[in-house]
Amino acid sequence: MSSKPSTGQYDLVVVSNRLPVDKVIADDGSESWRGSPGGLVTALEPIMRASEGAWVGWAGVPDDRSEPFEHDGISIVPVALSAEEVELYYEGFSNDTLWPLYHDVIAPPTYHRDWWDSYLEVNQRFADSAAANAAQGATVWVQDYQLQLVPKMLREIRPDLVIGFFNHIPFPAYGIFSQLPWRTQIIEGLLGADVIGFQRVADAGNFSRAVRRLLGFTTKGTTIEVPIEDAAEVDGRPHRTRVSRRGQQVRTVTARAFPISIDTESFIELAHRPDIQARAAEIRHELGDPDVVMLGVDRLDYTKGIGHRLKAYGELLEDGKIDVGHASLIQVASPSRERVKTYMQLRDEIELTVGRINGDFSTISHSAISYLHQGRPREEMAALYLAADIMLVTALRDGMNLVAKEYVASRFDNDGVLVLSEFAGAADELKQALLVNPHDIEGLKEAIVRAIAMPQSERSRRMRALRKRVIEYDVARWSKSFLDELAALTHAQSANEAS
Ligand code: GDG
Repeated sequence: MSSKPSTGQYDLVVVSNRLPVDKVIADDGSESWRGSPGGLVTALEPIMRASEGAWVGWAGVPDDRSEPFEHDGISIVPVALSAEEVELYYEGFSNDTLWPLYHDVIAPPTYHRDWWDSYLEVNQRFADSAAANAAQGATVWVQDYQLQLVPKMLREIRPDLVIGFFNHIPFPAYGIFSQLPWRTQIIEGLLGADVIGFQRVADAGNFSRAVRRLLGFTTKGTTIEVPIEDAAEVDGRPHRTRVSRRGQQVRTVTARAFPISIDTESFIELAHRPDIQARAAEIRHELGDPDVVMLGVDRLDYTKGIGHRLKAYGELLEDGKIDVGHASLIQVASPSRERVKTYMQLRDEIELTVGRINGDFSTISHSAISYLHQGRPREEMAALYLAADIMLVTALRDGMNLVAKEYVASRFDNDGVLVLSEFAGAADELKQALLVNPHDIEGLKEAIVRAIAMPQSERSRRMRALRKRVIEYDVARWSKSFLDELAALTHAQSANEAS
């Protein structure tokens, strides 16, 4: 009798905490599914359709027991989470332990053993579902920090699979990461993958260092040698194993940067639409036609440096370097993680600051800050990008920051100035932005003043160079480069099996 686990039918399985669809429950109790068009979905949709793909994830509603179904040509496999698991695994361990820890402890992480227990249990459930749905030798691509244990769990059940993992947020330096009571389990969990992708070269370096410090494995450049203890593993996956210089049978894992991007073309198309251009003009008009419109667009999150931005802006008003008739700031702060205490406190702080600045500097006809604590449609985002002379991205730590790339993509007129934090992953690529250290309030103020005064020729030169990068490296290229790296393993595996 064979003890082999049963396999599923899909050649490509994407696993992420949230599905690319939302379950919508109407007031009358009727249920429907609505696509949530994020960058990841846009990037993977064509590949998923072409390759018999399935997407495993949570529908965003506690205790939902929906059966697998098809949506727009993609097979959707819901994973159920109880209300308690949403609280412990998602709001707790993912968003109140890992999120602050991985963003350099900007807010203090909370460590609770029952949150960890729930993280373990939920990761196992995701791994089981992926294992049940993946075909023999399939590729499974696991997304993000909520699911770091899935690669190892999956490999234990299905050693035939080719497993990728991509971390959308930073990976911290060892001095910070080592705080985590479960640091070794997390590293071991990730090392279950064949390819581990990060946003920045520095993130991949931090990970490799943690591997050396915690497990003592050899790392060479982007390759990590993971000793193989179980011979069955070699039988199941003959590829990518070799004998190390110490005479040990090892499996090689790649850990390197794959900087994510956006669906550039879709933003260019939106920005070209006459109705969106008209809306951009209307936004400026509604603000009282100021000479300079500045914009911030962020989830309301303490990593985004919204408070630092407001401080710099408020001081510029106070110093008389700008005045409300001349300049205006729009801040979109879309609601996020509203049940987590740190986020409730952040909202209070930001809204107090906005209220103070507006109270001190607004006039009846002109507001210093137009503050929107609400999600806006994508069309409105594009109009805002077109309306803004200066885009302020002042994150204290950010994996990539897609807003910076969206602004650049939208500016087909080669105008506008991007002020960008060097602590956002995007700073590695968008070097012609005005790069700032948001902790340095004087430096931030100087960058804003410089952006306001920047001659048109310089704005255009910088924006052209920024656009070249974002047009060349879009999200399709990102997903292709990651999947190509995994595909090379699949081929190596088939070649091995054939010989
Ligand atoms: C994580 C990492 C990494 C925001 N408000 C509205 C809205 N948005 C859209 C933006 C953008 C996306 O949400 C936010 O992406 P970011 O990259 O800026 O930030 P996170 O949400 O923190 O994303 C980050 C990313 O994953 C991808 O790997 O870059 O570093 O933290 O697309 O436009 N969209 C609409 N209305 C809003 O009110 N329609």
